[in-house]
Amino acid sequence: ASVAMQTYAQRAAKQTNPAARALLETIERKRTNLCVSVDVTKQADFLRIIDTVGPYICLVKTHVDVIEDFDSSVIDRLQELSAKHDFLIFEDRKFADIGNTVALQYSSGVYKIASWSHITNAHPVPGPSIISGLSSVGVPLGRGLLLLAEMSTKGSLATGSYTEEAVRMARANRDFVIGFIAQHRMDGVGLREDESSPDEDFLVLTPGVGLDAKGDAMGQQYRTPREVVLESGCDVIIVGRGVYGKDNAADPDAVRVQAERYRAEGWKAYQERVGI
Ligand code: 5FU
Repeated sequence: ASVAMQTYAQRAAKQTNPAARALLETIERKRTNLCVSVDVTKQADFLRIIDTVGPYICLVKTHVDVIEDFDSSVIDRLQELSAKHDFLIFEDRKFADIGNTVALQYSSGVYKIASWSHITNAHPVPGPSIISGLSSVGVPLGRGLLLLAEMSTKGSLATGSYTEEAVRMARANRDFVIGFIAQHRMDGVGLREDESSPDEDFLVLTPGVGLDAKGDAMGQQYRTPREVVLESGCDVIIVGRGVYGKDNAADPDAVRVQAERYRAEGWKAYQERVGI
């Protein structure tokens, strides 16, 4: 069966990258393909939202550089919540520089991302050297990398041959590149006429997911969990404001209700896709 028709458990068993395997196992164990993106600027709001949504997610997505009162205790608390609720951590850093620079940005500085984030991501724009730089830090730690093959925003330039080249770069670096940030499955994308379809399983994690809005005032575009998981074959739905709202201090009961709702929608679309 094509990868899109296999269960998360079947796919977990075949993964060799530790982060990819752990993510698929977590999805299966908790029966959730929901990743919540927590883009708030106060550490108290950040940690409270994560503690609230923790039971309903496989993964939390962070932009730690937006936290105004950041200090290293935020990471300690985040790791405690990851253990308490059984989810993985994805820092959405979107690296985009030369290999030497991204290796430093990934390992060092204020955030030391590689030391706590199971998964991070990079723009393919610099070419394969960005993967060499990041993998020199991430592979020894058992981390996984997603390449940004497509974006959710209006007018995105990541289309066509750019997307195809991103998939080729991933294929050449299977030890570290576990999949894509994209809007569709990427199976077989970018294969040349003389290349046969490889037996490959890239994870597709998809932002730009919302049930109540079509977009925001700054170019974001939303599709539903059903469109993303069932129609486009993506594996994980990434939801931010759809879960925690516009008010960062949102009432935990309201946040919980939305997390449960997106978890249920994402799982139902998956069950329908694989026929279980
Ligand atoms: F790569 C991408 C993309 O193509 N679209 C995105 O929206 C990343 N994102 C991130 O997902 C963005 O940086 C936000 O952190 C999150 C979406 O948040 P929202 O509140 O659900 O719109």
